[in-house]
Amino acid sequence: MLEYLRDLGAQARQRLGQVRKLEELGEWKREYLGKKGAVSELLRGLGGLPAEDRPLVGRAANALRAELEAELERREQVLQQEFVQAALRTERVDVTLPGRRPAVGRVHISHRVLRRIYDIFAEMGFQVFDSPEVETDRRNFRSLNIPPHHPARDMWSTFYTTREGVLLRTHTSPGQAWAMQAYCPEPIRVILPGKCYRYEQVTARSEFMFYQVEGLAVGEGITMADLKGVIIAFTRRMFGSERQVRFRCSYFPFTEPSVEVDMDCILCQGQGCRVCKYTGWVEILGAGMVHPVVLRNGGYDPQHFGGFAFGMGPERITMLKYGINDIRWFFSGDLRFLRSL
Ligand code: 2NM
Repeated sequence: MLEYLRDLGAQARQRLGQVRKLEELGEWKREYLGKKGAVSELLRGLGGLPAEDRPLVGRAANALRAELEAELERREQVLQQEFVQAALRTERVDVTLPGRRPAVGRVHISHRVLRRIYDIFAEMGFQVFDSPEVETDRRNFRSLNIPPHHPARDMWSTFYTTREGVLLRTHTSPGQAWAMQAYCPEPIRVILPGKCYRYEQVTARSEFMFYQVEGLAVGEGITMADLKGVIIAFTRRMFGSERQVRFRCSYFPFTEPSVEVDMDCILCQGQGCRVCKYTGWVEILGAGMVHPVVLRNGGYDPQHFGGFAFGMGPERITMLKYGINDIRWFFSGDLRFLRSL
């Protein structure tokens, strides 16, 4: 019996030495030390031995159990160590490698130019005034002196909604009506930025959606000289202090007189190039003195109040500033373009 115990111990130790993985230890433990393991079987079988042999074999079996438990623990520690060492070897992190660069977004170029425009006009006392993109025919056209069937409606190809008299604004001008309603009878100095929509063929020079910034000043004693001073100051702050500015007669239904404003071409310094079509001048915005009918619609008495307004496209301003030749780049979502500015 004692011999059997010795053999069992030797076999168990040898098998333990062959266990290479922590997960396999459980199996070994079940086989030798478990409730149905070899040592337990042996202890259970003590009753069948002669009485005088029982103490001796019992002690030896318990001693074997204790030894095997101790050896299991040692083996477990060794395997644990090996596991950690192996993991340290194979899963080593090279902390000197450069980190992964996170993808950082940026503000769209139209908005960065808009912010620059806000800053320049803020210095001249103009506040930003927000207004809706979905408008009524009344505010988008009639309040601006453009009655139904007026030929000037041809200037704005319009997206109409399925609801009678409701449309996508074709310019930010209806915002002027909101501003006058909000401020009347106080004087006004606001700029109105936002998206506008036109039902048009998309080409290098026109999109169906684009931004506009309009400006409006209303007060007593405002003259065309104020308009010219503000526009010239803006142009030189935006494009350089040496810019030349010229005012050409034009027509808008909501201003009288109306002008279109050119500056000398920044690409060729007025010498003549493709951008300025060899004229030396590029158009940057439209402007005029607010029409008396528009003032009256806004609640102001044109006998006492005057005002000027202007409108420009930040995409066009950006194209001139950076020499971009196709407006479709702005909203096509091409990251090569957006990242290049
Ligand atoms: C432009 C050009 C000229 C303009 C005028 C007005 C209003 F409502 F005050 F009369 N809003 N916008 C205006 C004048 C806009 O954009 C090229």
